[in-house]
Amino acid sequence: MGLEAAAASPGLMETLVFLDLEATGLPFSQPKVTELCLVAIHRRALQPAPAAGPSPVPALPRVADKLCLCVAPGKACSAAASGLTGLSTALLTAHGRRGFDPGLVGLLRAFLGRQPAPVCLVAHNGDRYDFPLLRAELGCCGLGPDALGDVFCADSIAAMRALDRSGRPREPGPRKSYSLGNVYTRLFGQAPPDTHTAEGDVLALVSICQARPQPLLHWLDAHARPFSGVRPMYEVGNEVGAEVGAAADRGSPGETARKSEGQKPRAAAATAASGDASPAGRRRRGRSQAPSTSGSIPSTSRLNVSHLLAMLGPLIILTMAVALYWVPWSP
Ligand code: DCM
Ligand code: MG
Repeated sequence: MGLEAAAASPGLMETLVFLDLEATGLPFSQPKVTELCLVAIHRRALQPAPAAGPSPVPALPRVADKLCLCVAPGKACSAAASGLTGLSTALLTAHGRRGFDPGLVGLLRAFLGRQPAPVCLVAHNGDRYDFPLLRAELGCCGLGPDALGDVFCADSIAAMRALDRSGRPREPGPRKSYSLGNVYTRLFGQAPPDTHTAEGDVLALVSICQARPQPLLHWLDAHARPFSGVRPMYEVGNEVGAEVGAAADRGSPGETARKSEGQKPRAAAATAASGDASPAGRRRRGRSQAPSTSGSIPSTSRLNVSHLLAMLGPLIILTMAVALYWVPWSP
């Protein structure tokens, strides 16, 4: 542990709340949550636990609080997300699921408030996905950074990488994958039983964290940061493609392609492509493109006007040259 980390350390995390969110897509699509699961475990319970029977996978601590909910997202699920999670907007709506609303935030607060503090949310890839998305959803409810109270958060991918590296030279060869499934398979010699459901992913995460409890707790104590400091994945009012209802489910070819290429999604690019008309969207575009005075000229018309100007330019210059030539000779 570096001196800097030690100085900033918030102290021992009493409760670890393992968290996973399923949603309508990747960050560039400004996703909405479709399912969430939180499993709260006291740090004392994260001890080397005997494997369950012949399985190499440790048993889930007997004392664990769980909160799992399906959520109507209020916008289309990408085909890729639906394929992975088995959830669609139509299915969630047909089953009468409610949206991510202040009532749900109240449940989260109550759940977290029951746990001995300090509480640390732990999510795999949490820094890039679950934490910013949770902050965005809280923002959509009109709530600020402290909506969940004084909780901390830490990304288990960063933890796993750090634990692998500590005291060991970097292994030669291709970079190791730290996806949940790959870490689980490396540790236990088998794939997680249930992936891309919020509960399945959380239980797999608890298992991999049980494999090296002491170094993990040590790392979390040193690196947990306030959840209130997490930047939302997107701001309220800038959601891309908000469509409520069962008919909204559809595939996004761009999203599927990016997924298979393993590219990092970029929210701003998607916002520009969607023709975001919100004030923030206009501010972003304004850096590279002058705003339209009427505000309603479609981009194709703007293109035609500029083509026309490009053609007229040389004509005007030619006219001026001819006029200048003739003026001295005119009576
Ligand atoms: N997701 C996606 N495409 C992928 C991977 C994930 O759209 N290739 C979205 C949908 C999932 C969410 O991310 O619900 C969370 O991923 P995970 O199931 O890995 O927690
Ligand atoms: Mg998941």
